Amino acid sequence: MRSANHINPKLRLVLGDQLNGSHSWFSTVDEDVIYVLMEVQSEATYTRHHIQKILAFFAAMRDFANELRLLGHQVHYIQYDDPQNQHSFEGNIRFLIDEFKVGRIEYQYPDEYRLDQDFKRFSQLFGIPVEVVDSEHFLTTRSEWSTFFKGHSSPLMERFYRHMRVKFRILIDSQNQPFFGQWNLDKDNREKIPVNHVPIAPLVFDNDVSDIHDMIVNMEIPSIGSVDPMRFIWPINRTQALQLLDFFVQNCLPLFGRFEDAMTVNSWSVYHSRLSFALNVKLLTPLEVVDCAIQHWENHQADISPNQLEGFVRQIIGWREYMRGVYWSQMPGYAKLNALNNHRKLPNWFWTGETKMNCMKFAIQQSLQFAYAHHIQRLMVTGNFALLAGIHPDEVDQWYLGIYIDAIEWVEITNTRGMSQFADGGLIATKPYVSSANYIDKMSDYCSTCFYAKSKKTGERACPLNSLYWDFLDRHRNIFEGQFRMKMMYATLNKMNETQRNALFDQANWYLKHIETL
Ligand code: FAD
Ligand code: DLZ
Repeated sequence: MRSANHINPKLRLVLGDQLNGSHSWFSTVDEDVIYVLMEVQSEATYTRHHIQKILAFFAAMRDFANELRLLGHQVHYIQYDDPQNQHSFEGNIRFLIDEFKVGRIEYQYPDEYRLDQDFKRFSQLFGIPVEVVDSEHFLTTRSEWSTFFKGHSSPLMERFYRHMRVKFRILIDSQNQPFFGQWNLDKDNREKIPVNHVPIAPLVFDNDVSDIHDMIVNMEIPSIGSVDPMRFIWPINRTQALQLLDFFVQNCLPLFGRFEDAMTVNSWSVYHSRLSFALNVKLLTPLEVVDCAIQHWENHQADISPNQLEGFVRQIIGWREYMRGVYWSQMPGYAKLNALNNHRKLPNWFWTGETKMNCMKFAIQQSLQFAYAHHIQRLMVTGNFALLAGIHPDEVDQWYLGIYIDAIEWVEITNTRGMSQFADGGLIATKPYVSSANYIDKMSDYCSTCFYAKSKKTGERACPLNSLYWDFLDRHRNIFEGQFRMKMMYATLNKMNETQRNALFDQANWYLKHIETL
């Protein structure tokens, strides 16, 4: 490496989720700069990751390093099995400072609080100048959310989303009014998949990552889930990420909104984009994804109704940026919140999918098989069960953080602890996302082939979600009964006679006691 002969080169750290080739760092080739990427134990084991998640990160990092080399940049890549690997960012940087006589360190703001705190110690630890720069990916700064909501006791995603639409002139007319006469067309996005409609087969890649897989096995990195390493399905470079984006706008966007909340045994991704990994590691920018969808819609307006497009745009410029804002305004306390005081252990079948509840079986088994479940499966199937059963949010968090290809703490914890588990006491969700079998049956075809009877509340084979749902409402009366959006549910519960209510609570307690056998 040439810089070894230069005096005091600059070391620029690129994290596994900072694979942003259009970052201004890379606009010129500087022979005094060494880019360093490292596969380290501290990252590979901070939770038990899905094998596909580890593979995707390592494969994408290696590919990115090669791309940089091809552009003429100097890159030092530390593989997991490198005998000199110190297996932490700090340890490896210390080693490289000695090795290359590094005179300065630069890094991009990490997306995770844990690393942000660690990296702040660099200049003190290493005694050389340290500079931190923006990752040039997000549409908002870390503090924009807090500034926007200053003085408001209850922030609302919808207000933030409108602000983003106007700020970035997305689907906005010259009077700052929304296209289509409305900001949010979500009411049109609640359709079930019709009988005989099979969603399009997802575009999957055929990446051979068997060398990395062998290394992971040899190095005994703990993992969950399964993989075919000869045919690795996730995009691991920008070319593939762009192919997936193109596939989405061509094939899925026309039905994205309509079936956004639908679930079926016939498809693991329905019409969802599966772009979250590519976005979260910054192979794609949020604006280019949104622009691409809008441009495609402009050229195919006869085939794509506005609700398909608006729903997609909202997820990316609304929810994604909103969650990031919540994360940076609320950490580190957010990671400890447990507003409902839940303490139960996650049942073991969350790690195997071996349960008789069809909805849970499908959602968990496909997560183990593909490291992916779409939003409504995460929220209204696995999340719903965990909340109804009163599982400790730490347990729920660890599961979501490990199992999904796109799970990085800033977006995982806000969705899990906040939106799904109500552990933040309602900062993100205006009501708890809980449901009985009713909702699952309304939005899916899971119930018709289930061991449990969707319409039975008590007795043999009664769907556990039914009694758990009413038991949840009763257990948390003090928090939810007075809430406007919960009024109808409590009115129904209160109308039941005592015998009916007790039968439900007995059934729920029996299920909770035998949770491992569900
Ligand atoms: P699509 O449905 O095609 O949506 C398009 C894009 O919008 C996504 O790629 C994503 O970037 C963004 N998006 C959609 N919903 C959200 C949301 N609620 N928050 C932030 N961005 C959103 N998303 C993650 O990226 N990482 C996670 O670790 C994660 N954990 C979650 C845990 C729970 C309990 C829940 C309920 C949701 C979680 N989400 C997470 C949000 C969402 O479920 C995923 O972004 C989405 O399922 C990814 O699949 P997709 O790319 O096909 O999304
Ligand atoms: C998720 C992950 C994994 C499994 N491994 C690495 C790694 O070895 N090296 C690395 O730089 N990044 C990895 N990542 C992504 C990091 O965890 C991510 O960069 C931080 O959580 C910051 O968001």
